[in-house]
Amino acid sequence: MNGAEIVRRYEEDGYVVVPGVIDSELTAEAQGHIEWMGEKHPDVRPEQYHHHLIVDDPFWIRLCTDPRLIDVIEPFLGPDIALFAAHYISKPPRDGQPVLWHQDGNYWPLEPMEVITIWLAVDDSNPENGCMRVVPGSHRDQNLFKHRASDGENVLRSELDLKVDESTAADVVVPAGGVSLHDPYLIHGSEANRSDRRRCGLTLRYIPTTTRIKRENFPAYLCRGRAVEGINHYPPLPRFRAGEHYPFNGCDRPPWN
Ligand SMILES: O=C(O)CCC(=O)C(=O)O
Repeated sequence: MNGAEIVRRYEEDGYVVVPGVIDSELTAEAQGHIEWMGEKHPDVRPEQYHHHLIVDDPFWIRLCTDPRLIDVIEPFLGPDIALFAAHYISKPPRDGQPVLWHQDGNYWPLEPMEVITIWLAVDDSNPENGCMRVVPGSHRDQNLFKHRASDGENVLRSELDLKVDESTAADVVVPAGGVSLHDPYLIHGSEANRSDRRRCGLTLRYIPTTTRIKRENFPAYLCRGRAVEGINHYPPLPRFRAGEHYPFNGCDRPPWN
């Protein structure tokens, strides 16, 4: 699929799948990173490996700033691109938690709501192991609906306060190393993982550097082009320290991309 087709499908449906974006070596490193995170944070559920846990992690920065990922979103965001947030949602075999129906824009302090998500498949993701599900076209009116708290076993602990007609939903099947993109207004979620295989995705939120994160000193990363003075906070790149960080190909030769 060429860039124009990716944009056309995304605009029409609110999401699009692009297979084969990163190579198998980097995908294997990301899989190893998840194992390593599990050893480093044994008390954190692997669906909750959030921005704050990985923000100083050189491998994570190397992955999020990979030019093959940024090339996919440049036609949407233009040449000046920053990473606003990222979160590994790794659903372990048999008891991986669901993500209830929601719209991302409901959660984000962004002005304007100009942002795009890349969901990178660290593992093969399909209906058996709890792939993402979306309501195609639900982004079109750019309405953010009310959400409510939802206790219990689910990743976000909240959900859309609206009945979703599940017969209109589509499964987003993505092979490891591929990505799906989705719009901040799109209604989406995912089922529990009841299979014997892990389902890990890295969800990456990218903004043009003109979008303001309305949270003081929230760490953003410049991925391509230029920052805008006075908008957003860009801390220096973390340094790789053996023993403290996950080792990866080229870790001692920053910048990694
Ligand atoms: O990984 C999932 O199952 C859900 C991801 C999601 O809701 C998102 O990336 O916005």
